[in-house]
Amino acid sequence: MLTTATKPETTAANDAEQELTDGFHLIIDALKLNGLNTIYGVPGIPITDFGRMAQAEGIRVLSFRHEQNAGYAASIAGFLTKKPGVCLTVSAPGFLNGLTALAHATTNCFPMILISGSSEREIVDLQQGDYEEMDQLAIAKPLCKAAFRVLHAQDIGIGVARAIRAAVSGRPGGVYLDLPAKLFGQVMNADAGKKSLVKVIDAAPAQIPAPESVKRALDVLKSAKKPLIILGKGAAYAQADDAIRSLVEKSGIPFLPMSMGKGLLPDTHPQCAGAARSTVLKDSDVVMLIGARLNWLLSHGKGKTWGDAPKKFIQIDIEPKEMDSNVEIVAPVVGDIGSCVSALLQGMGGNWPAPPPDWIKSVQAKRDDNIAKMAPRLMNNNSPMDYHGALGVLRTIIKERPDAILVNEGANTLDLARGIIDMYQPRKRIDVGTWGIMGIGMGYSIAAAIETGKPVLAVEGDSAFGFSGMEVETICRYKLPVCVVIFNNDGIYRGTDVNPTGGADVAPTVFVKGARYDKMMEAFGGAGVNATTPDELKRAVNAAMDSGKPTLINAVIDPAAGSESGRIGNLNPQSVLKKK
Ligand SMILES: Cc1ncc(C[n+]2csc(CCOP(=O)(O)OP(=O)(O)O)c2C)c(N)n1
Ligand SMILES: [Mg+2]
Repeated sequence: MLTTATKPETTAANDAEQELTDGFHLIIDALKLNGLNTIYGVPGIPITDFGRMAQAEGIRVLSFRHEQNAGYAASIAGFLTKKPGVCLTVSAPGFLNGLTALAHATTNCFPMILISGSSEREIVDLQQGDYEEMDQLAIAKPLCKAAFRVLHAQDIGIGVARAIRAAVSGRPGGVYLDLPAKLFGQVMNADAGKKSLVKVIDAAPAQIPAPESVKRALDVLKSAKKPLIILGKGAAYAQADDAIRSLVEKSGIPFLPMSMGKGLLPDTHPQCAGAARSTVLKDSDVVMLIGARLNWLLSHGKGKTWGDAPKKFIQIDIEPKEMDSNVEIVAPVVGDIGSCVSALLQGMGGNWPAPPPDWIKSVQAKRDDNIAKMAPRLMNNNSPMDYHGALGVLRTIIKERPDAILVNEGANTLDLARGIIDMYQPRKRIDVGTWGIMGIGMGYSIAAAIETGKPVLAVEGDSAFGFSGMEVETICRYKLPVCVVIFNNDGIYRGTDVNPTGGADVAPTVFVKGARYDKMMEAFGGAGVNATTPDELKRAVNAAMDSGKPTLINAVIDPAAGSESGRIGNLNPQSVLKKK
């Protein structure tokens, strides 16, 4: 029987309260029972007291300056831990601010739960203009994997359990959990409350692939003359690192890591074809995709990128609908990555034939050639710096500190860093993901530091940084070992565009020239450094990584060094009139 919570005033009422619980506590207990011990959010009506109580009960409650950044933090916490990251927001505007991150989590297959307080159902549904009125559940639905609302305290346990299971089982994704203000204060008997909680057993059950699908895949792989393995971020998420490494090494097949799949095997591994990407995509005859989708990042598996020769695809993915999404998949293997890779390994037996040596040699030659061509550019000590000079330094630093987490966003800053900075361990590179989204930088950095305890190096375009820059205060407040390096080229792609009218406004891609982002960090007690040469940059990053002190380095980059949209300028629509 539910009642509205009232403050007991007499001793007798106090005794009675001992046996009562309420919505606030049931939500906290449900999260803790399921090992969800960290919340990323922004306080306000109706969840301020909930945050306070959660902290009092031992949950780590991290307050951000904007919900979108808290949401990105929760999403990457999900990727790094295989448990749903939790983001907590207020109604309507806070909810909407968190929604981009929820959609991002869903698109990238990161498990996340956006918990949002909401206004009174009765008023919202009659559209009578409540404080922060919005039908949040309806708005969240198309942007996430599942959306639930809890109206009664006795359903909190089930609601949280459903949210967890929906987020992590099958293909992971974002889940929305709507908690109306009234729910928090609802009171129920403490014993009954305890019994209503649900500890989710085996939240992401193994999904074993069909034996015939495994055999079919191995038959196709064995027939290949020029095989290739592509490792996506799904492979990194699976935490089946040893099995994946064994599969790749036992097969002897060249592998190509997608951006967040880098480090599953070191980029310096003899089989890594990262530096021969265009060659292997074009020339391969059989391609095995492990947790990688044939979306735009792989040119949909067709067209110029993939060459003219016929291509056969083997795809390992937990989502059956992924198969044949862009091109025919001749050997679909549906299941969780760990189970699929183990089954393939077992099926390969003890004497799996190595791929034809001609293929291996030609891939290695191309790779070595490209690496040799790049090497001198990475060693230049120009001032102002170009991307290669600055990234050459960061490349060495990650080589020396392979357990640091690299966060990366921007256009040139992203595309060039991805190619230049080798990764050595799984799940150490986190970036803009499927959408190429700007704004993940500080949220990711904070969650990476919190969830892993490792030092974080955030390599940020000056534009990219701007989307989440205020969170440097959050980094300083929680004293996190985050070193932010801003590639400051005075703008988006380049700082050299001019306004064709000659008017006073600068061009749309240009920012304040010579801005000193390092001063922002100093405002909150962190360390700020202005670096104008690769040597200065190297010293500053090493000092930051050694001290673990929040640091922001303004790395001055030649405004003319970048190219339009980094490496994806071809995606810009063209005006015929421009060519006149
Ligand atoms: C949310 C979002 N808004 C806008 C964009 C478009 N966009 C792509 S890259 C970029 C910024 C590139 O500039 P910068 O971060 O300074 O990198 P640079 O190329 O200058 O090194 C923008 C705004 C985006 N990808 N995501
Ligand atoms: Mg820039």
